[in-house]
Amino acid sequence: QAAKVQVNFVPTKEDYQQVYNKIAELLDEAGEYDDGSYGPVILRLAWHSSGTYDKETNTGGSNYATMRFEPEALHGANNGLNIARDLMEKIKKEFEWITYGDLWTLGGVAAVQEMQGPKIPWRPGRIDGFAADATPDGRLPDATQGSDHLRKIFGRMGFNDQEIVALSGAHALGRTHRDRSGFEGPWTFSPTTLTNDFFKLLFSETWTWKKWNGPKQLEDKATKSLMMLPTDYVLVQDKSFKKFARQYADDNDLFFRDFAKVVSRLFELGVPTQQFVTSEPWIMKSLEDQQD
Ligand code: DDH
Repeated sequence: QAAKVQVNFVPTKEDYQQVYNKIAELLDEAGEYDDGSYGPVILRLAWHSSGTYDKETNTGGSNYATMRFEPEALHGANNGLNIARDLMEKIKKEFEWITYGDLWTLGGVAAVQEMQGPKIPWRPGRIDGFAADATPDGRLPDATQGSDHLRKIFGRMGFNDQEIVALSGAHALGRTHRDRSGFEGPWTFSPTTLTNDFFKLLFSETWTWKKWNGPKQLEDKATKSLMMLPTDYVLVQDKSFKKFARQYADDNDLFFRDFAKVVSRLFELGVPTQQFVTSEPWIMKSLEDQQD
């Protein structure tokens, strides 16, 4: 009887809001981990599970949550994301009815919103796939490359120059880890708050190549405590990218509007429209919105 009830359970927006709330609470249980929030690593999981999309073959994307399976779980780009997957597994235990694709992307939405970012329109409908749906290695960007590579990788997902730049503003959040990617350090002084500081710092600081035995990365001349990846620096070297980077550095509201739009699309890559339970994406409430 209990099993039957489970099968017939059709979750409502309120049920998804409860999942959101649990994730939001979990983000703050990070203690000494990194900068005190699991938000950045959980956002990165949502992005890497979506960014495998290939529009030509219509494969990859967030629909099947194939990073649960090897070898995709072991792809170099996904180093460290086991931490985020394990955190999400705790939520899954409590809300068994949610699919992994919906859970991980809702995690990305909660991470952005709880770290003071804009509302990211989101809707459920992803289904759990199989190991056979997993994508080949090499679909996610390589931080050592230049503008051609960025256009090729993000073009394959269906994104243009403006969208590439807007998406890259996510690097206001979190940090790179020596034992995960080989790189080291945060991009901004407030890695758990979403702002347009990533763009501002690209223009305001003098960036020089870090002298060390690690992969090529830049450091700010003034404090040597911040970093930029070669692919970040390209955003102020390439003329077309630079135009958008300048606009976002000058206008945080514009950055937030464009970021919300493009991240919402990113998280829906690879999901057939008819799978979504609603034609109009939802705005999930932040914990702050729900305080009386
Ligand atoms: Fe990123 N990213 N990312 N990134 N990313 C890393 C960390 C984080 C690239 C490489 C790296 C996006 C785009 C790019 C986040 C979000 C997003 C790290 C460090 C590397 C390397 C990993 C580690 O050592 O832990 C490259 C290259 C690109 C690109 O070419 C544009 C996008 C689009 C997003 C997004 O969310 C929309 C976040 C958040 C982090 C911090 C993770 C953490 O644990 O902290």
